[in-house]
Amino acid sequence: MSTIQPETSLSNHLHDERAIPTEPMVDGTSVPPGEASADFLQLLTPDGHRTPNADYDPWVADVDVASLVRLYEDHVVVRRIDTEAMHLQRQGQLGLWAPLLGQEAAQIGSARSLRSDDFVFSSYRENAVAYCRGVDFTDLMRVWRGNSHSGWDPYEINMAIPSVIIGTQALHATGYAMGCQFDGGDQVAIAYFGDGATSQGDISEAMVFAARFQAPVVFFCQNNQWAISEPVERQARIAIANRAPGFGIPSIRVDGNDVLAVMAVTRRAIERARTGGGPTFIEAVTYRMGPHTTSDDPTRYRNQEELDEWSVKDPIKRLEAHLSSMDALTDEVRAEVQAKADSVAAEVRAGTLGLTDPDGLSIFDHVLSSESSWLERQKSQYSAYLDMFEGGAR
Ligand SMILES: Cc1ncc(C[n+]2csc(CCOP(=O)(O)OP(=O)(O)O)c2C)c(N)n1
Ligand SMILES: [Mg+2]
Repeated sequence: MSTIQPETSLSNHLHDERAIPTEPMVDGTSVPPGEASADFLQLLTPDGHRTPNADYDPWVADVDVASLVRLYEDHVVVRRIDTEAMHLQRQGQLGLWAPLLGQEAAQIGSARSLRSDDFVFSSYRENAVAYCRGVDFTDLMRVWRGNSHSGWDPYEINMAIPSVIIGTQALHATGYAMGCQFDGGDQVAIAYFGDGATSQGDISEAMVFAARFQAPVVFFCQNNQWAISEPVERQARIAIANRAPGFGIPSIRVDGNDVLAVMAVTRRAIERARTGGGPTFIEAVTYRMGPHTTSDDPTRYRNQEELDEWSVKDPIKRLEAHLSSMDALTDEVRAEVQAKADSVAAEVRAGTLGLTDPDGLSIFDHVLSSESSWLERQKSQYSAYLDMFEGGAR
């Protein structure tokens, strides 16, 4: 009987990975999963004060006042889009909306760290990431209005359509990253998911493969404290970032409401992946200020005190305080940013209201690459069903 020998390259990898220290901000197993004020990287305090950090300052050294104003504009615009979408849903124009309120910095700081040829795999809440990738929001609204199964051509903006099935996108990202690696390119994939998603097997499986192959992928977990009505304490007994080193993946916890800190850690993780250093797991500690979706009523499971506590850490207030401290938030800047936000929101509204219903039978298009008798049969049965409605239901 032959003995199975461990593959040499695999054991080398494992050896190497054990040698990779976990980033200094993740320390031991003592951090409670919901703890937001300790053991994470922060470069901007909630009152807008810039805290120096020798390790991470170089990663954002080029972010000057003009760049900060652009980041501020991103924040205000995506929050405005989010508000508009909530209103559109309440007015019966969208079937559902998953607000990102409170998570702007985590999404903008990370998305603005990517190259346009890097590839994004997201969940349903990454609307600010989609904005940064250049998604046409009418395309996004098409999905939430029930007009289409998917919103855009992923290859035009290098962002896959959102995954509603929790955690699957981490596998897609890892597979894509392995493909980049095999092709010899230097593109990086990033997977966005939530705290709750880390309880899914798909996330663990993705980390196993990413670590084994040292795939150029960044796992970006937004710990927004809740998975619908389940608090993060019920998902994990230790900080979520602390799970990754067990897979051989370095990880870091960052203040997810601090756009500068998010940018610093993401740039570093991207650079590591791009230069053959393998995956990184980022836990961005943030808070979902709104409901899970428009179908949810969070007052049934969380209290106002918690909301008040987090509203002090709001990412936009923080940037405003920081810009003001440098006299960079003039009335003119505010007015320009507001005007841009209002015009984007008006475009989103007009685009949404202008969407026309697709032909009911188009649901059968693209199911299979070739004709099939059973699909044709279903199509004709559905056609007969639609004909039963007066005025046509198509
Ligand atoms: C595989 C799977 N299981 C359950 C659900 C139902 N579901 C939708 S969102 C959600 C919670 C996800 O929480 P989290 O990962 O923290 O992301 P968040 O919504 O907070 O951004 C669940 C359980 C689903 N969509 N897919
Ligand atoms: Mg969550």
